[in-house]
Amino acid sequence: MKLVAVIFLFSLISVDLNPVSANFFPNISSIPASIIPNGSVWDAFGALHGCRRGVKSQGLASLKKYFQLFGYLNTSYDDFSDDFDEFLESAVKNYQLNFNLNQTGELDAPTLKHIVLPRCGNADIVNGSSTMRSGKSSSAYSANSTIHTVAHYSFFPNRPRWPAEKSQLTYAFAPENQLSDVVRGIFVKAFERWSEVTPLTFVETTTFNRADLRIGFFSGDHGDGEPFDGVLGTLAHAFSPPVGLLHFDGEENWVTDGNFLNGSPMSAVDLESVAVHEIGHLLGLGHSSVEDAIMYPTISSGIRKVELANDDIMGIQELYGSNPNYNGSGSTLNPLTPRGERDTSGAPTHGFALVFGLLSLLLFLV
Ligand code: TQI
Ligand code: ZN
Ligand code: ZN
Repeated sequence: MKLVAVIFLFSLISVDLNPVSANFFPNISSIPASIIPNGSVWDAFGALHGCRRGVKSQGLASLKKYFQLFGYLNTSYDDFSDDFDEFLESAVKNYQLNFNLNQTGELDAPTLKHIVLPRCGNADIVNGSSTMRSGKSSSAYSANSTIHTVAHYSFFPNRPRWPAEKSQLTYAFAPENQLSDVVRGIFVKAFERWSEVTPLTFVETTTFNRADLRIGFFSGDHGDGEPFDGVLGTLAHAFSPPVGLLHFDGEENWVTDGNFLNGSPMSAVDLESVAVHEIGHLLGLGHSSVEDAIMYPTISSGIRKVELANDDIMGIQELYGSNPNYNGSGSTLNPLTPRGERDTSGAPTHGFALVFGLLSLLLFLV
């Protein structure tokens, strides 16, 4: 059954791939100014600074749409006026809770700053419950430990992971992309961050169709029902185990030397940062509410963030256990104890059926 579905997916994907030669820039100063979008759409939200319950302000209607898209306003909510009502106030509070901001219920500067960051396209709240475990204690760690830890990482529904027999995963790049050694080297580094802390190892293979993890740069509609949207918006997407597809938007301005300067153009995206995040998804991690975590669902463009935080390490080790050679801080509590062993590796996970609501926020602002 699983196999049939996976084969179906393969055929679906191999039918009409639309390969592109991706835009790679060694560094941000080499990106031509003409392709950098202006920030005016985002400025509109800045005008909402200080808004709170009871006030009326132009732009609140689009903000309500944004909050509804990400699950903070009920799907039945339909007052898209510019009035700041009690529902918007509770949406703002829940958003602040999820992102570890002060729960003021007001559109203060830190909250607005968060809202305008590029973010993941999936809802944070589904059917009334947060997918981000903000502030919740990890029962796994608190049960038999005197040290109180708070975990903010998450998994996909049913906790899919790669089976224990498969600690070596192969990866391959779409041959039509003809990626340079520099780009391949970035993936080597990104995979290393995860293999350093787990028993997993990653090896490149040239037989694309048989690799566990299949990586490619594509633009627009590329055959998996999740078209890319051009510069910014969605940067990349990955499918949970055991699907193993990792796609990057070939139209982004990917920066490959990680050498970001202050005031870098809005549209420069650090390839390694996004790769480390997406590999987390490939391995079974969902998003985290810890701002330092690689799996936190926003990243500022022009920012480089490639180091796993403790939260990422705790999350991935809960799925796979620790690397026997790793003695860093992430594994202090229960090193070598893989959790979720009884879990879903044999069961159908519907990983590829996950709906990626990858709408660009921009759609809602224009
Ligand atoms: N792509 C989304 C992301 O990787 C795609 C996505 C949404 C997704 N929900 C998912 C993928 C659940 C797997 C599982 O989050 S993105 C960021 C971040 C994106 C976003 O292009 O929006 C990064 C890609 F976190 F910064 F917003 C990389 Cl680092
Ligand atoms: Zn895709
Ligand atoms: Zn993500």
